[in-house]
Amino acid sequence: MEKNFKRTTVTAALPYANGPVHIGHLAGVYVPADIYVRYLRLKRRDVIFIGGSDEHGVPVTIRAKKEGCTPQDVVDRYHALIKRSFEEFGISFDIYSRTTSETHHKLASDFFRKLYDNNKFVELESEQFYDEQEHQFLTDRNIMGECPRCHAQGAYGDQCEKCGSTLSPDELINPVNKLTGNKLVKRPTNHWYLPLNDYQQWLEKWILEEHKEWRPNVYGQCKSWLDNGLKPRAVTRDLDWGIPVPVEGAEGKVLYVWFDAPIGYISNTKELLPDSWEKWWKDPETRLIHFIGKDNIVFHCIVFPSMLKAEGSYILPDNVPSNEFLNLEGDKISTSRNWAVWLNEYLVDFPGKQDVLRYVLTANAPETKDNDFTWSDFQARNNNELVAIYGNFVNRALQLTKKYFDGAVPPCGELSDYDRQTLGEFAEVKAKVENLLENFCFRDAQKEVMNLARIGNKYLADTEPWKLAKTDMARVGTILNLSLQLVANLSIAFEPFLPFSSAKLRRMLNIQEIEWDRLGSTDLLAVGHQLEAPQLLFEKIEDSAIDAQMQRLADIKKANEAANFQAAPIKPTIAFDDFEKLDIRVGRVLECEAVPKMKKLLKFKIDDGINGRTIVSGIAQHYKPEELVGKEVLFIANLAPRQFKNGLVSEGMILSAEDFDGSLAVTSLLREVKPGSEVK
Ligand code: B3M
Ligand code: ZN
Repeated sequence: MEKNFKRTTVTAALPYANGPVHIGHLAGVYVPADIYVRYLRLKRRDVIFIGGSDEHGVPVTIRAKKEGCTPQDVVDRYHALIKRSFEEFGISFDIYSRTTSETHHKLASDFFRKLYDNNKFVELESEQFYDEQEHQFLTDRNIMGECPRCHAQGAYGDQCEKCGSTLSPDELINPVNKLTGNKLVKRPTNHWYLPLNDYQQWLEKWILEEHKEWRPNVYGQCKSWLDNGLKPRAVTRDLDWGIPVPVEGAEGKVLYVWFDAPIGYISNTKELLPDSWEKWWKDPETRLIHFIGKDNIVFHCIVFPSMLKAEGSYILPDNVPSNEFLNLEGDKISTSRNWAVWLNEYLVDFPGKQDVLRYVLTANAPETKDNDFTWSDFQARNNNELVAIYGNFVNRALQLTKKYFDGAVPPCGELSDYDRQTLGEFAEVKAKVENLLENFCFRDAQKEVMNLARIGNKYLADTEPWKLAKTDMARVGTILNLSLQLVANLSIAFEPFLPFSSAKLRRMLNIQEIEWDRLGSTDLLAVGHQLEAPQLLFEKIEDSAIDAQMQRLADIKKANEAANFQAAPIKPTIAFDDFEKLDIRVGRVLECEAVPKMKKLLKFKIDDGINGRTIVSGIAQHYKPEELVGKEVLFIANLAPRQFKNGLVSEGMILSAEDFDGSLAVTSLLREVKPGSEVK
């Protein structure tokens, strides 16, 4: 719960600028961080929200080599794309900068130098893989070879993507430079290490005793790292892309990307507030919160805090809300397999529907375990919740006010018991939502807010003001006044979650300022206040839009399978005589029909140039009978006849090829040939 903090610094993990961002990023880090910050702002708390691109590291250099451009070109392109995606989805950073900025290079460099000068590092020599032709040490990701576990080719120095094993480059069989294919040798090199083992005891106390409130996934991962015992960790690399190590004689070395990236949070704050940044990072009355994904836990909970502790003048994170992963239609999201919903593409297919995605991602947020995004759930949540509950309530309240009161807020008369009960239920929710938000339970918080809309929707359905309009206009006024107050409340309560819809709703309600603490009040709209013309807050999503997305994913799956296809090993050699024993002929299909009760079979009448014959073939799942009539096919003419259970006899076998996905293609000839011709 809230301690006595004066202000809050909120950071969201800096995404690598080597590709666009997808729904996994949004669900895991940026939407929850944005909800939290918007909530604090509505509470009139002092908060800054810091983001930016992580532009160093090996993946950027790999991408640049592949595309034949410079690393700077790569990060320029993706930084701009990512920044725009975040803006489009309403991720309300106070600054979104980048780690190639001058401010950052200087701050990260000074940070390293201070630790160096104060003897906080140990310098160690180790043997690393070296490419003698390229005059270059290679990082784990740039080394490729045979996997020692599953023996797949193309395993990386840190991981085999085929069997998922975590590897070290030393374990690879025949390691080579991934980009050039050159063989590698071992060479000694010097690096600076942060001796994490020196911080072990301090970390144990700070995390395991003083931060028991951290999410179980975060606390558990920290505990397991600590239980295994921490070791010194290299904070420099032999690489030509990054921040040069500010030490004489360290030419060709840069800061490890995980050393400089978290310092980026500080640099970006400094860029935003050149004169007052320090109070956001050094004043113990500032609360620091890092929003991250689960693969970043060790860096934010163990490595970065140790760096801050070593430096000595900074505060430490008070909480590190980390999410698990979001899957897509049951499969792990993967950039290399293009298995993702990219934010820029989503907006092309669903223009203006940022809030729908925000809503669905929060409703399914992987807060406690990995979760799945499916398009059918996306459609159902939009149609059954946003449209049918929230949108419907708002629309009815506004339309009825327009119809009966020319769009002016009617006076509220005496309240019935049911009115009071409804208001009571409504008021209770505020404390619940606050408590959930303060504890980073965004999914449950949004559920509670949707319950508010449900209460309103039910209130209108139960009181049926449209039936009272002929007899009791005063009562209709009361019902609509209360309904409109509830609608105005929803524009506040939904603001952190669905900022675009809240803004639209405020325009319809003709109100500007909102404040969290007014939530629960019944005087948000004054009697006589004029509303704007109502519009629909959400629209139904049709099946066709969902089908198109599913088709896109099916196409990607197919393309991936084709890319992964490996031809089967060749069978043992046979003698020419053996081949000659086979009598392969050309046949023309005269008739072709399905076989009753045998789903896989098609029955063919074949013109074989002699007496004709019947062949039964298991290709019914790949061809419709009419597709094959009149076609010439190849068949084995001297195969022993085979009898099926239902008495059918097949006199031969039609040849077809099996594609990567198991589908069959019947063989055919490049020109017409007389039936009965031999194939040699
Ligand atoms: N760029 C890793 C990631 O995008 C890394 C985060 C840095 S946060 C300081 O998952
Ligand atoms: Zn493997």
